[in-house]
Amino acid sequence: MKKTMLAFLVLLNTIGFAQKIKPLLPVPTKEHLAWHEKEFYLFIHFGPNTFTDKEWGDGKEDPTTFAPTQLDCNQWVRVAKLAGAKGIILTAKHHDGFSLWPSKYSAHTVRESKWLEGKGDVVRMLSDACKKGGLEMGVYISPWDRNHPDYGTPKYNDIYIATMKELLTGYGKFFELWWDGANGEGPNGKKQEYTFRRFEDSAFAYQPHLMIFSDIGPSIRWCGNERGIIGNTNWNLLDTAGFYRGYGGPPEDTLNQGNVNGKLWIPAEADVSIRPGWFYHAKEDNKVKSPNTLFNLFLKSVGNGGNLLLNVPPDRRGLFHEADSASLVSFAALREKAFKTNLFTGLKPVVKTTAGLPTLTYTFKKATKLNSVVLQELIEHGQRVKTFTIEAKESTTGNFVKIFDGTTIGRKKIATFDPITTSSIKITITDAKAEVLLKPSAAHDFGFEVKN
Ligand code: FUL
Repeated sequence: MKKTMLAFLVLLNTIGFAQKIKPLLPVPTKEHLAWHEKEFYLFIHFGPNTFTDKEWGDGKEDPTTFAPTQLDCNQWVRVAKLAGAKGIILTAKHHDGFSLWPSKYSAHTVRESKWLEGKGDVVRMLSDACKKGGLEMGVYISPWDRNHPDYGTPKYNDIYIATMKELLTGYGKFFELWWDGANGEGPNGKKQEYTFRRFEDSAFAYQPHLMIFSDIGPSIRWCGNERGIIGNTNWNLLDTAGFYRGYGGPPEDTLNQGNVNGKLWIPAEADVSIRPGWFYHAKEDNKVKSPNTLFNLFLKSVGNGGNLLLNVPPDRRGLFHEADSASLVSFAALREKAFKTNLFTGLKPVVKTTAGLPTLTYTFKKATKLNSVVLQELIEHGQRVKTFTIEAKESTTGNFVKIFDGTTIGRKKIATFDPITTSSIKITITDAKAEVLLKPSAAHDFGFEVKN
């Protein structure tokens, strides 16, 4: 950090300033910024696997296997909203190739099932329910297809594009397209050579504002694990040159933390299931993650500057199971309780700058108990902060003692520590790539224990 970068802006609310800010490249697009604000949305794995108790179908399942008895996408949306999720991403097609809509490019779809006498369309039902409920929707279209007869031949790439077109032009706007990295053999024993560049160009041509997820973007990256944990250090930046989707992807710790000097803005999304499996299995009804576990995952994903994509698999009725719904609703209540009161409200920090790096000191009107500080950078100008500390004033000595050692901030850092009662909190940025631009900070007393 050069001394010449003395100017920094904290609590920026003077729009006039904005013109003077020199962006630190790369910066997010406006679609990225809208996506970052979503923070938390649901994933839905549903299909023949729900009925065969499998995680990966082999594509040979009889389409009549798919037989939900009470499928109700309005219930999914209702629970998603109660959970505070901003959208739902559906496995329109998983690796078994079964399409949850009556695709004309496949003979292995809801049309060939007996559900609603072959006249049903889960994508349509969910899309209608999301529109009605005010949620956004996304689709998972597995490139790997263990059913399609043309899989493993160049023709399949055209079929995949036509399939995407059908979905991306037939159901209104989607906010996200999800590409998993799995690529195994198809029915003829051959693996497919995907023409991903064409896939990307086509998807953006059908929906220019789409965010495309895969190991390496182009819009959003995998966070390197399926446990829902994004790195404490999390750069929204990534270098993708020389890497491929699936096995040719960057090392998992790179995906988890990003690249400090990465050339592209490709933020991390944490995908994790509320149950051990992605699809519903009755034997996992007692293994649904608790509200506390979900809250901790929220801290480790959204609280580390990325987004949380939480999978909730409908059961054989076609409904979210009671255990999942109950946990989701209590998870929302924990978030509400934790973040309800901002203890910094009404306080103006004293800001000092040393060697171009700001220190913000908040002084409470009286000794105050807290266990969390939330920091945010103005990421539209680029991600800058490399390290920071949080200190609290000790009432006996009057000295500041360190309570948190942080690295990146990015879109949001929810720093948590053992509850402390103090009259003052000092936040010091100790290293940054350029002048530091912070949004107003917040402080909270969650009122319940957090496992770090
Ligand atoms: C992976 C798939 O192989 C899993 O079945 C699941 O869909 C997960 C979210 O992505 O790549």
